[in-house]
Amino acid sequence: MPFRLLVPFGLLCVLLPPHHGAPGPDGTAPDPAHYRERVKAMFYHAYDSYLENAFPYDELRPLTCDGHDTWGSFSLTLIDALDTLLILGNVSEFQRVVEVLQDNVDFDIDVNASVFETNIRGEDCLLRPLEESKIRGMQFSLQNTKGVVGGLLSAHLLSKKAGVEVEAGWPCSGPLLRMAEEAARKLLPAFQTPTGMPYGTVNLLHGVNPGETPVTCTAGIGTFIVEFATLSSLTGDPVFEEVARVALMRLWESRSDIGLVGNHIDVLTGKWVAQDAGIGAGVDSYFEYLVKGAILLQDKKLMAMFLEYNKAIRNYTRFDDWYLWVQMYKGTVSMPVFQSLEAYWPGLQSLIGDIDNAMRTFLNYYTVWKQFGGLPEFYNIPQGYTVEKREGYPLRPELIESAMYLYRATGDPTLLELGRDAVESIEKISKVECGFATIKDLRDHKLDNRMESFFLAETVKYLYLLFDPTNFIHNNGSTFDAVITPYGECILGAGGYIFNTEAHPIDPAALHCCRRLKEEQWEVEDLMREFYSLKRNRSRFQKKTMSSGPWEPPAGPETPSSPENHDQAREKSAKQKIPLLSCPSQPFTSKLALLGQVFLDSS
Ligand code: DMJ
Repeated sequence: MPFRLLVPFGLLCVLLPPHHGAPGPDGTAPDPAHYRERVKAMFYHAYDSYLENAFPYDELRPLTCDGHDTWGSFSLTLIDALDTLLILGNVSEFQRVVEVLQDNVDFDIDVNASVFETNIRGEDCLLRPLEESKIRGMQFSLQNTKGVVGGLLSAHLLSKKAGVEVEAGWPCSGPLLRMAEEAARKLLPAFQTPTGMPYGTVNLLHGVNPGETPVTCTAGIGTFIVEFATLSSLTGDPVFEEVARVALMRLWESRSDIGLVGNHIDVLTGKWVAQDAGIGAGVDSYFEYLVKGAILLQDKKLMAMFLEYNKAIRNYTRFDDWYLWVQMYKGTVSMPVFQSLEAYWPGLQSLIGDIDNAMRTFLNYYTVWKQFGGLPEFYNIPQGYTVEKREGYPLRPELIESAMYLYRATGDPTLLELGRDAVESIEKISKVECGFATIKDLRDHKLDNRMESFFLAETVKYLYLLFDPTNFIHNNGSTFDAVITPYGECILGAGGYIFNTEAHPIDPAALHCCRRLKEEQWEVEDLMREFYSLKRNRSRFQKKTMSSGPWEPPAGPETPSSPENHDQAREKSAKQKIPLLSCPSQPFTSKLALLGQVFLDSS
């Protein structure tokens, strides 16, 4: 179905001149060094204003220069901004904030999330039924896991790099890890449903409220595996990964005959309540976590599920490299709309190596950005214009996130141009004295009194990473840190970071630091044994040649040369539990992981 882009007459748009801002030295591409500084300045303008006017509230209100709690009163913006500080190179502030959080954040409270703000945030879950929107106070949305648990986990894993004095046992223990675990435990009661799919909200003190709506959006069910598997690996408690996997499986089993999932499901009955299938609001991070979970856990099953969905999505929802909304059972178009939240999709496609499709879709979305100087929440594709009541741009990161991934994959300067346009228009339209304000309407640039925490967690971070090719996050395995854990020596910081859906980077190698996977352990033990036997043989050989005696092959149980000997040694070492390894369960390939792609070392 081809679409014509109709650009309406009298459009109030921000069409930036081709080289608005500082060009590169050759006069063509934007200069990364210039834009790095601009992005840093943006960050500190917003961050300082949050600290000055809003902390300890969750968010800054940039028009009234004060703060408000939107998510449960645990200084969400500060938690969300923490790893951005390190990515920007501010080690001392990272250290200070870690102290502040330890002293101030408490999850053992009757959380009072405001009805109004919870409603607004509910926009991420499109088509949320009205009764679910009327969420009472004192509740904690499970969407918070992304920011709170993810932010704390990421900061925990980065804290040594940031010069924080870590406790003995790190990264398998530490104050930020304990906080993340405590927050995640508060969510577990939500998973106690007949289907294993969680409720959307839970009270931090009392668990799921009686009478809680059982209708949860798909993303609210399928966006746990990255944080929860990391938590399970670090703490040794499998419960987190288990509940996340069950929820993922139940969604998979609930797909329609044509392979699509809807938008909201009843977690008690397993019946779809909203049957719109698409890649955006209400579903988005489910697909994202299948791919990222697959990469993080090297899990072929998760990837296979995503690839099946990908086929159905292409067959039924893709038109001219746009993605529409369709009825999940019939595949008929229900909404010919592009949503700002969908702009993560090209980035996700790049993670599975589908660069050409990713670029084409990215360029479609970029035309919308150019048309308005931002992405409206909804964009009617056939009409080429905004949708009523969805004209705002709350400074979301998704298109910039895709540009960052695609630039890593292609080096195409068009992607830097999007970054340049984003810096220029965000500064021009949304910068106010006390931070950056949500754009209520991209047609007239009216502002809203809100700066969502994802602006510092995601938008600014992805912009900076787009312009900073040598950032430690982009490490390709050429450097790494060796740390001693209770389980032996372990490699961290080699790259291949997996960003959770709130842009908090998780070091995939960390998942192998705190538990021993028997098979991997044996493999490495075998290698070590072989290595030492070779070494010993070599020195014997050297001694023998020096004494000119005849060389004999080594023998004995400590030098396994046949598969049988390997097995015997394996059994023996399993019984004796000898800590032979420098890095017990670290697959070598993870040292070579780069932005989600794992390169096998063939040397
Ligand atoms: C973020 O809160 C998360 O990335 C979420 O999954 C969807 N998008 C918003 C920011 O737009």
